[in-house]
Amino acid sequence: MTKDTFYLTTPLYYTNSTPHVGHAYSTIAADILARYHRVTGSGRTHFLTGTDEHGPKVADAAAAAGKAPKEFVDEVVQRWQTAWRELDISYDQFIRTTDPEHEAAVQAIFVRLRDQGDIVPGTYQGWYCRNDETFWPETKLVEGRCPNPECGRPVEWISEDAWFFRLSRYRDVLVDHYNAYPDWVRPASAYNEMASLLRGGLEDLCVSRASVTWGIPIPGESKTIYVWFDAICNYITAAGFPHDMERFARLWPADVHLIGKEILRFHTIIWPALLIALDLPLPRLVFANGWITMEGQKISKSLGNVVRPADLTERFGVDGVRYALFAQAPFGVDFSFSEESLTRRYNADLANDLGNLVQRVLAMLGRYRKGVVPAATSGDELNVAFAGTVQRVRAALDDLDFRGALAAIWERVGALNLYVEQAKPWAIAKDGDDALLDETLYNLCEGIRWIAALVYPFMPRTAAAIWQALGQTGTPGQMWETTLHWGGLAAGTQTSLPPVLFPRRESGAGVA
Ligand code: ME8
Repeated sequence: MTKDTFYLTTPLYYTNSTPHVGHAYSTIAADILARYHRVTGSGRTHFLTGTDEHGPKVADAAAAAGKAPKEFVDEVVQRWQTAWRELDISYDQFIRTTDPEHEAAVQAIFVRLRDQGDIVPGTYQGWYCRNDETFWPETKLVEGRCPNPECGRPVEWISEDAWFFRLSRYRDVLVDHYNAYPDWVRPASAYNEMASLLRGGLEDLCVSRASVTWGIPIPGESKTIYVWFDAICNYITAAGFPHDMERFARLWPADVHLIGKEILRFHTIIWPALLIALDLPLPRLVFANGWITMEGQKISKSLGNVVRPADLTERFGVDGVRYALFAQAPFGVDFSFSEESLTRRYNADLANDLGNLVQRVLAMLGRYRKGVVPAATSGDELNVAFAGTVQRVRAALDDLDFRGALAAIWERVGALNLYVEQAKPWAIAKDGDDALLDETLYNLCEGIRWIAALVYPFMPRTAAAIWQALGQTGTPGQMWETTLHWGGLAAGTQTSLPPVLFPRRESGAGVA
């Protein structure tokens, strides 16, 4: 078996809390990419997400809720799955780090690395932040506290017999990889930051915990495996390593790990070193999305400024949120979230531009042709323009440029609105030029069919509503190769008026 699947992943989210808009942002990005690859890819697509359920942070949250850790995570995980269902996240696999198969695989990986001398015994002494699950060198502490500006909590002194992954061994081979593949970490700012961290040298990494009981046990010992070692291995354990190597060969290496930029070091230094130690190929791309901020601060549970996805979808609909998050800023840079900007974008691009276009076109077809699609046209310039748009959308999405893809589609939406204004179907109807009216109406209907297919990865519900209104069978999530041919909308098809896709919203009802 060889790799035949586009494999993409999100971080595994901590089950000490429930999803906020920042988590939704990374997960929707993965969903857009997964849907895009399903409609354009030559092979299969596998979209993995899940939850990171071990470690002291989760154990503390369970204790605070008066529950045993497993009982607690079993409940919390449902909130993650519900949130993803409500946002139309089409994951193929949801891994929990408490899945017995994952636990056994992590133990096997640990033992293998220990047996081959990549994990060695030592003593660990250091300042540990429970919240960040990170050891900090004394020089980094800020007035004796955790230096992460989001945290700042007191650190604990820990001294214990421990196991170390010999990360320092892999510095040179990692430097070679960074030099050979300058695009393997994106955006470039993330690559530069990690490359300079590497140049500074690497220390071995403590991968066991004597004091933590809520974790995967190290076989034959009372210690547990460091939660980051456990969690990061999910990308291969979920793919079948080491228990189903046939499946693994079809998936690995991952095509994209989507992450937030605060966990770059784990994904672009520690993770590739572990993979090299396991003699496995490295992921093709690690892409760090920027942070959604509010009043200059990252939206995060620790800072207590979270916005829940449901707060937004109630007002803007699922597709309104999916659109607005990606139309606003280039992927990979921070952007600030505000209800005003979301409302403005929703009203302008969705209620006015797309929503009105679809309503107008189908209403005119209803009025002048009883909703029945006239004979297909050759499309001419429209056909050429749309074909060009498809190229641009594909190039943008292949490059994870979500905003660029939307901009290309919206140029076409704008052009169709202009076409309505200039062609004036109502005036043609008045003049009684039936042939010209047929042609104009066909072009518009076929145009919105293309738009439906193109927006599908971003807005699956909207695409489906347009698809249905156009009397199409199946879903708009079909291969673009088959659906995107001018003239695909068959003459004689009965259409209907869809419900209002994007009711206008006033600013100020306050979600943020
Ligand atoms: O770090 N803006 O889990 P986590 C954009 N369990 N993205 C954001 C964001 C924001 N304000 N806030 C969170 C963990 N994210 C570990 C990962 S992976 C093997 C283990 C997104 O629950 C972003 O993708 O803290 C970030 O990396 C992730 O949520 C952190 O989720």
